[in-house]
Amino acid sequence: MKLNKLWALGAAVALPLLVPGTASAQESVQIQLDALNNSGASGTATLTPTSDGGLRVQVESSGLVPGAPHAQHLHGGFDGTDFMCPPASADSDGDGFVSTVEGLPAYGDIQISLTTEGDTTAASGLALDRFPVADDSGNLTYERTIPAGMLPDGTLEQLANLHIVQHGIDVNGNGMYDLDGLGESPLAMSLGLDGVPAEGTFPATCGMVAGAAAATMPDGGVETGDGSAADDGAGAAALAVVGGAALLGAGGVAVWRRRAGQER
Ligand SMILES: [Cu+2]
Repeated sequence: MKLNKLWALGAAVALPLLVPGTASAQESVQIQLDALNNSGASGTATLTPTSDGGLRVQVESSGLVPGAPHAQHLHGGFDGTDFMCPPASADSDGDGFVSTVEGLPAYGDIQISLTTEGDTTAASGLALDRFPVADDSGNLTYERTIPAGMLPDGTLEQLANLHIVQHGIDVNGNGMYDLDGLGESPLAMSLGLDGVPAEGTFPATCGMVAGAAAATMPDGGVETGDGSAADDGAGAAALAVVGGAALLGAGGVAVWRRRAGQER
């Protein structure tokens, strides 16, 4: 009954756009994966909490580097920061690409590595031998149910604070990850790994949980944007969030730059 009342309230306030399923954290959430770094890749992901506290993750992508493994993670955080997919302006060194390191302040740390088997912590973030491989046409299909015991605390309650990033691009078009494309991966170097091509680690797609906007903007102001008083309120809130993320981003980039500098 409580849920019905919530829905009645929601409908009264606004939104024909909302579909059933975005109201409860225990139902599936859909994620649209959009290209980063002009990768030409895209896809969809579905996160479904299981009845025993686990999380079923399904990903269908296309346009990825054929025959290559693609690291993929749930990024974000549980400290209240509103992480998001990085805008083009996250390219702080101006080389035309948002590197994984440059994107981290926006999309947050790795919370779950979407590996095919074994460990799913951040420690497996670059375990390319356990990530799914795109087929000869660049299509990638992934499905895994991560049991409750392997999920960070708060994962299911805060799915809206997470998003998926798939990595791996081929900027010089030779069909593989190689050092001639973008040089060595600063991220890998910062982890003490030498000789890892940056092409293998740069983001290819990113997608945010669709329910997040609905949950934080119950008047639907973002979608409708008709300039009413309610929309202005939502816009101000969104701006405040962006400002906070930008501040955090500046600090994060500085830290990574210092680390990267020590490696060189
Ligand atoms: Cu990632």
